[in-house]
Amino acid sequence: MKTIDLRSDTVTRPTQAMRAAMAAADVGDDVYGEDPTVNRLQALAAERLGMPAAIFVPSGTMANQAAIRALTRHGDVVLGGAGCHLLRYEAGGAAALSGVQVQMIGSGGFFAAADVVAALPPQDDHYAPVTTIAVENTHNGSGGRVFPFEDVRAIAAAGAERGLRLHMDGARLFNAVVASGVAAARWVEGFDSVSFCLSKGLGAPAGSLVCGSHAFIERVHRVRKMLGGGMRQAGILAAAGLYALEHNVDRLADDHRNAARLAEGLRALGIDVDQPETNMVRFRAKNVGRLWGALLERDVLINPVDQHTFRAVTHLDVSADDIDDALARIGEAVRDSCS
Ligand code: TLP
Repeated sequence: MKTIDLRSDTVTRPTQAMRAAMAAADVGDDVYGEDPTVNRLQALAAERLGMPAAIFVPSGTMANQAAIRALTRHGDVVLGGAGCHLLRYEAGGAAALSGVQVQMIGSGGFFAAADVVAALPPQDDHYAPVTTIAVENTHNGSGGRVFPFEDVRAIAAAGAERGLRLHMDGARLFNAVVASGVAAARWVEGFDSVSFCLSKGLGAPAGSLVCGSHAFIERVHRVRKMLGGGMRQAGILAAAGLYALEHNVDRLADDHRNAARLAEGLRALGIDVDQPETNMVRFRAKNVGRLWGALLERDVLINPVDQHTFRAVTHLDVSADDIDDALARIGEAVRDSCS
């Protein structure tokens, strides 16, 4: 039986065409800035986001953490949405590496400009200074929902007016682009820093980018070195990233369609499921542990995210037929685990 892996879009494996691009990559020592393929990837990323510069880093976690470190000073407060990845899933890095407090605002991962304004402390030394806002788009913890565009615009305006710095954790920014039809450069207008991942729905084996001004990217370059993220002949990986940006953005629509197909099928099985906006499907189970076991027995990999909820993620290595196959197996697993 074929294993159907819906744990995350991080599980994709490079295709033959991507591997061929990697094998053919021109390389040099990127710590000296001499890897032509890394340089091409950084230029393309900056261009796609309409930002002056970009830097290639090994992971989305390093992208966020290096950006936060370069944007803040110890003791600062970073405002973020509930359950944001940079607080919840990055091993405490924001506190440990940057010495910042992350304060959650809004609800369900989203917030409005008014929430930012309400969170600003009076000018008084009792309070830690709020200096930075972090927007996660799409928002993982809420099931891949797209941050409402008008809110992003209003948050950027409110932040700029008050001299706050803006970071976007755009690990899945291109899912938001494809789902909304709004270009990446429009999404990130007014942001000082944007991270996005090549190794999720875009299908590269590793790598993320941080984008921003030249001065900011110089600071991130130093932090990347400090964190041990300076890679040498990284063009092998950057070639996969270039391939991903050139070939795998528009096809994210297939993943979104497959997520909708999965949600519809789950609903038909009587499962309580959220309507997906992108490539994640959250659904609830009466007994998560038993259903999880029954799914594993049928080679369907889906991880629970809490005691009641599973998250299934569609991606490049999962076809519409795989979704139908998974649904048949999930139906059996549900019957089995409820009996
Ligand atoms: N998310 C992973 C896990 O860490 C939860 C996943 O399977 O979804 N920002 C966001 C919004 C992310 O979802 C992730 C990864 C990252 C940053 C970190 O990227 P990596 O895994 O490359 O460090």
